[in-house]
Amino acid sequence: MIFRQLFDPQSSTYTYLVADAASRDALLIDPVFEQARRDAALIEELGLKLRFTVETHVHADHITGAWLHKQKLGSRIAVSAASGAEGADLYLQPFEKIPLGRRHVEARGTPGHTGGCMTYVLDDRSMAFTGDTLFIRGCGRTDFQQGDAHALYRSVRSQIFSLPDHCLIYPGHDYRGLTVTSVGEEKLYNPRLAESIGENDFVGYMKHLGLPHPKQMDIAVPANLKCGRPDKTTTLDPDWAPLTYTFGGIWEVQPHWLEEHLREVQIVDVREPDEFNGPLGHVPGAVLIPLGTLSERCGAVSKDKPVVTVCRSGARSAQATVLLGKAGFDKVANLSGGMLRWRAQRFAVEGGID
Ligand SMILES: N[C@@H](CCC(=O)N[C@@H](CS)C(=O)NCC(=O)O)C(=O)O
Ligand SMILES: [Fe+2]
Repeated sequence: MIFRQLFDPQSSTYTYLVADAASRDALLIDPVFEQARRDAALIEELGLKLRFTVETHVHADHITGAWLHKQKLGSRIAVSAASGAEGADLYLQPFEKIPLGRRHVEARGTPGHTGGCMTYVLDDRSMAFTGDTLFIRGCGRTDFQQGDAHALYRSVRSQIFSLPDHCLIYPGHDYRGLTVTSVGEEKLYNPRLAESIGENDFVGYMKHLGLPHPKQMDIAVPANLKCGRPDKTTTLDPDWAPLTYTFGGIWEVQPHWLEEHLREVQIVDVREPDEFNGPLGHVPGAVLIPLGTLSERCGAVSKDKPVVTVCRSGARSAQATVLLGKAGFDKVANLSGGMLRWRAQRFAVEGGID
């Protein structure tokens, strides 16, 4: 299996990428709208095919990236039939299996945090994705979206604590930075739901949580009931060049594109002067602004023309794109592979030696 735990710091949401290494088929559990680009880059870089996005429930605190991934990667949207969401491709019933190459993930109905919550269990019962039904030493609130503390208690007992003690639990959120727990651990130490705690004690605990509603609730719930499809569809990706977005968060342009469009962009070389004038040479028309001086000298770069940053290998120039982005430049990309790749592909240089 290939497995990655991804985090959205805005809503403290975990997104899980689970893939079958043999077939490269992948699922993304609880993707976040604002992180769709990052997640798509990772999926691409790992050479995976996103078959499904899978929701643990209709979220109240963030918008799902399900619809965006469907547009970008052709994935199908899976939600619980009890969620009430429209626009999905697969409406899951309890115990339904979601295929993952030769493996699968089983959906279990775990209502309580919301009426349509589901927990997803890997076929060998080594991992369970519990959404907001069970957190690390906690659980999701039960005071909105058909929340029901009695139902949550019973869901945890019958559908999660019935898994093997060694089964790892991956929650939908953690607000303290913890990442994973296990069934055995939660049965012993969950302060609300440990095996020693009775149903009425739990219900009493949940009645008095007194939490304010999530800040995004009025926007998130209606959007998630449409699987994250925006009312107005706008293009989120830059269109001035066929850019690629890396998992590291950098927009990149390939050397062959730059070679054909040299006059349409400003090329900012962020190496030191001795490198700029050294044996590798520089891209024709490039302006030298060493990375260390870029913050104070970025006034010399026009905001009206796209900027391509260049260095030796593409590392310093990647940092330069971030710096320029912060300075208000919105059309910036890094030359992928820097001067080394530019030279390896035999594109023209000014200066330098063969
Ligand atoms: N402050 C957060 C609150 C998020 C929240 O209420 N999260 C729900 C899950 S969607 C929950 O169950 N939280 C439990 C808790 O905070 O103890 C926000 O505004 O988004
Ligand atoms: Fe939630």
